[in-house]
Amino acid sequence: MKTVYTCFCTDVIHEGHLNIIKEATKLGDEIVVGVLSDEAVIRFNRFFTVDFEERFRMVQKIDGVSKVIVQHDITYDDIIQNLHPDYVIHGDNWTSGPLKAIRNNVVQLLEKYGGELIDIPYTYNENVKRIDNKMKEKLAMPEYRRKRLRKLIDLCPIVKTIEVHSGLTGLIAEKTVVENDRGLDQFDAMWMSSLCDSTVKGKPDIELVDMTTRFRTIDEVMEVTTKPIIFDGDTGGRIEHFVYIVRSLERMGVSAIIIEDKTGLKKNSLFGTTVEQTQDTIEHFCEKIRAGKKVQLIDDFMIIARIESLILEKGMDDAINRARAYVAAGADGIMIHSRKDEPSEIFEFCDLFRMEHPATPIVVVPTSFNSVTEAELIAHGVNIVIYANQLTRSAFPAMEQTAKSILKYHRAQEADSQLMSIQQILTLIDQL
Ligand code: SPV
Ligand code: MG
Repeated sequence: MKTVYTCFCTDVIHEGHLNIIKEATKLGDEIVVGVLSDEAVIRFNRFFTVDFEERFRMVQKIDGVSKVIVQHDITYDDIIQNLHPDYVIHGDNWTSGPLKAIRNNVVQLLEKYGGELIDIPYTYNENVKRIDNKMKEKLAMPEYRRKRLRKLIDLCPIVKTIEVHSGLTGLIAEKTVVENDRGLDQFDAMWMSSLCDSTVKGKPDIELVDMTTRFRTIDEVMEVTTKPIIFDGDTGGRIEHFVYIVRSLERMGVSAIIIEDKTGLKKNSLFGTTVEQTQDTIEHFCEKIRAGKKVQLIDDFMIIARIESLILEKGMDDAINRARAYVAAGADGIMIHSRKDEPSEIFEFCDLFRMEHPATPIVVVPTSFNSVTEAELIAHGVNIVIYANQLTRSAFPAMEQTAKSILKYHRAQEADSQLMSIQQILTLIDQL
């Protein structure tokens, strides 16, 4: 009896999947299908719109399938070692691109005992394309996008979040994938940074860019992405205004707002004590949190309180006292910020906070203490890491260098080797 294995990562069974099963039955008698677990799906290429149990049932119903099992990882190591299939069958869409690494690994695993990989032509006709696009677009809908952040916090060791400030940076956050020793890596969520949304508009980060304009940026990003958005709400403004901001954001499908406990003219935290900055009182900031939580209509939406005590050199006790008060006021998470160039005070805060609050999400922004690794943050109980400004900071020097080169040589040829080709830019944006 020959065993054939294939793995499905889909919310909809279409003719492409049925074709794989048909081809599999030509190779063997026992057709085993793996269904990717939720944790594995989000590391693969997309989120899910259908629960794991439902995905599992869908596959069980397919004619010709002998057995359905869970595949816990996007790499096939465990499955192949335990099942020893005679054949693994897959669409040939994984012979190029980032999925190639997973395929190569499968080939090596099978070679060890004489198993064989069968790549069959990937079914990508109009109907499959339509189903695929529909699934993608569903993920962008507010009701699906909004709740994803809470799911990611549950499923990911750490939610990797990258700054966005435009459709283009949104596409980078959405589509950038790298291969690594465990398969693939990609960002999980997007940070709508006030610093970067202001900087790209040539404005200082002082709550000068008004909310309506910032909502326009969210809309721009949302039009071309599906990943959840964490909105940098600065101070949240006046309580009377903050409640309207919460309502607007949840309606748009934003997953969380982070508000910082400062008042008066807000300056960027990384100025620290070199400029005048006033921390809000615990009482007033708690009132703001409570007001936001009270008007919120959808439970999935999160209000995360950002503590500036370490930035303003008010000490660890102040930071912890504030964390305690903000959680009691209803904050769904705590962001602790620091401008030290090493992470020890962040670790200390996280360890102390975790003793009192084992499950409340912790968010950090390692801009100054950038040597810290995600593994270290996980070890100290951090749930969300935000890379808050690196895209903007990489784009500016690149653009400036090009501008200088054109000025220097009185033509564009010298700059060209550093540039994306015209062909690439013309085809960068998918057509509907
Ligand atoms: C932002 O990205 O706008 C932030 C993080 O608020 S920081 O700039 O470090 O204050
Ligand atoms: Mg900010």
